Amino acid sequence: MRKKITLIGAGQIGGTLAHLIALKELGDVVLFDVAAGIAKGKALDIAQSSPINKFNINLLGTDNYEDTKNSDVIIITAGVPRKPGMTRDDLLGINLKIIKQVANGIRKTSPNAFVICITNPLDVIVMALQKYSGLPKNKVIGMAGILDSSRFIYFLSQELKVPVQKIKSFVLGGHGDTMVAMLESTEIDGKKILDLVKEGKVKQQKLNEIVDRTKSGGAEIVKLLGNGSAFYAPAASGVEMAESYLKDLKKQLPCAAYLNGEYGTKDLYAGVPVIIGSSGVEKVVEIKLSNQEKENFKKSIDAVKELFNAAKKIDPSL
Ligand code: TXD
Repeated sequence: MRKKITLIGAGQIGGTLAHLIALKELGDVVLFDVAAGIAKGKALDIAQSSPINKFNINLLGTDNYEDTKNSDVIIITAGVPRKPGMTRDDLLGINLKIIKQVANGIRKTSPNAFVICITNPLDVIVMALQKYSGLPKNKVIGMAGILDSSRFIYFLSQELKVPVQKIKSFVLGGHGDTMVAMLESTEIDGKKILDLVKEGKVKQQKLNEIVDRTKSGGAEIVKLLGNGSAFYAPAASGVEMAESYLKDLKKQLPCAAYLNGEYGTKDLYAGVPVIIGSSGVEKVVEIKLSNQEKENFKKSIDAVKELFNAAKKIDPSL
């Protein structure tokens, strides 16, 4: 029996998610959007490529939650993206309303789904989604860290002229300007990057520039596109999480997960390394942080808390 994957939001990321899932044959796809025509048109277009790419899954476009019932995985991109000059936080008001609608739509129809939230501002929206939907905290997760880590690794590979496969690193904390690139645990071909700095093989200043470029990675693409935000790398990141769940791969991935005391944080979602398997978020992995990393991580947590307080001002029921 093929798995059922529902994509709430059939826009730039939603359509790309559907295409990637089809090519990987991860399961049948239901593309849901309030703009039903977009959902139906993209589902039909991707389906028409199946004889070429030889995938065998069903694709359905709809604006009816009944068509999404009993989904195994739900990936949510419903919401508005940034325009040039906007911050992710500027999207809070409108996307909070949208995520409440989505939570009401999925709560009854897919109570056992693994729900991956992508909509920005990510850390607060995924927290609101879990509270509005009442779904288990280990089955509601946010996608951001994989994207931020991928951008960081790509920039490092370009600078050091090393294949991306040879670079190990990740980014933690909130999905915003306070995200924490974990330089201390970054390895280039098995060697600590800070040792390469000591050996004069790479300049600290250059690393700092790469960390900054990663923090504004989203804004850089928003500015270049002029209309909309990144969608290929975000979609690839969402599929990485869905696949680890569907195939019980138990990958350790940086995601926005519910913290219940880990990293000294309680009752908050933030980007941390987690193990994703068939039970959802199976473990929050507590890695050793240097003093500087601890300080930066705390700043990031504080920024998420501040934005969540802003969300509670908009909707006191949170
Ligand atoms: O790393 C990350 N998490 C971010 C997330 C990376 C990139 C983009 N990020 C955010 O994802 C972005 O700021 C947006 O909040 C979402 C979706 O971005 P996308 O580029 O896919 O936006 P689109 O193309 O505007 O698609 C959004 C779709 C659009 O088709 C709307 O009609 C639909 O959402 N929409 C809804 N669907 C269902 N239900 C409701 N209520 C609804 N409202 C709008």
